[in-house]
Amino acid sequence: MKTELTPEQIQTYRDQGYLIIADFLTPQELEHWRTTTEDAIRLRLAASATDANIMNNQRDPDAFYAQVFTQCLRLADIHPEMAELMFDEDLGRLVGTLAGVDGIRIWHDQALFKKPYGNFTGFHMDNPFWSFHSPDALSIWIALDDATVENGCLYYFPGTHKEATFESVGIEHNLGSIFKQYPQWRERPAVAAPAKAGSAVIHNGLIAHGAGANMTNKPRRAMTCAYMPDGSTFNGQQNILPDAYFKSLKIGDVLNNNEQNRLIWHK
Ligand SMILES: O=C(O)CCC(=O)C(=O)O
Ligand SMILES: [Fe+2]
Repeated sequence: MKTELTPEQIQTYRDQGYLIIADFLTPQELEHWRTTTEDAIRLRLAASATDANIMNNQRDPDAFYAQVFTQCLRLADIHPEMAELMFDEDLGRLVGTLAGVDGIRIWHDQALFKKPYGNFTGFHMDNPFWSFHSPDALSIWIALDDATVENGCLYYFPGTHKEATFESVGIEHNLGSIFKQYPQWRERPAVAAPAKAGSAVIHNGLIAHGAGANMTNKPRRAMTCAYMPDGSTFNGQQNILPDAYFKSLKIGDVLNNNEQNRLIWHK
């Protein structure tokens, strides 16, 4: 893994709100990430069709969102090799350095496999969905296949992480629903972020982004992880928190439960 950063890369991330790191994984690592992710998804899908960590699988296959991706969360919980990949301290240091924070906890990992001819991913921001608000939250998105403009690579509105609020915009059936809340972004160009297999795309939790439809007959596979700066506090939203833990929390409590949100790196 190419986890060392240049000052230019850090500056690009902070200015634009995202950074592409080409050849992040070696060919051997890429093969391992692919087989581990495929295996963990198989395990997750076999467990239960109603598992809360399968966001959109099988419930209503005709629904728009079910055809955006196969979306499986918290694979590290059920798959030791995935846990080893996700809990890597160097990965934590990398994203913590970009964010400029002292410690990094996992919010959730997430496999996002856009199916052949899968729908686009509507423009959205990530952090407003989560149970904490932080301008320094971020995600890594690792391409397991070449992500291209044909098969649904990511698109970003550079700089919007500096302007967005924590108010949710959801992910809607209309690609541009976000402009109802942020009309000032409508005239701006969205920038495609094609990424070769094994590359990493890292983005701020407040940047406006989406992805194209998959216009090919092959899947566009990605393995991702969302990160929370250590010390972040509960904002009242459940998101992916299990019921018992959610009910035990008061707004303002520090989210420092290592079972839920493992601390993978600290200065
Ligand atoms: O993979 C996609 O299509 C969307 C990914 C995304 O929104 C994210 O990683 O935050
Ligand atoms: Fe997102």
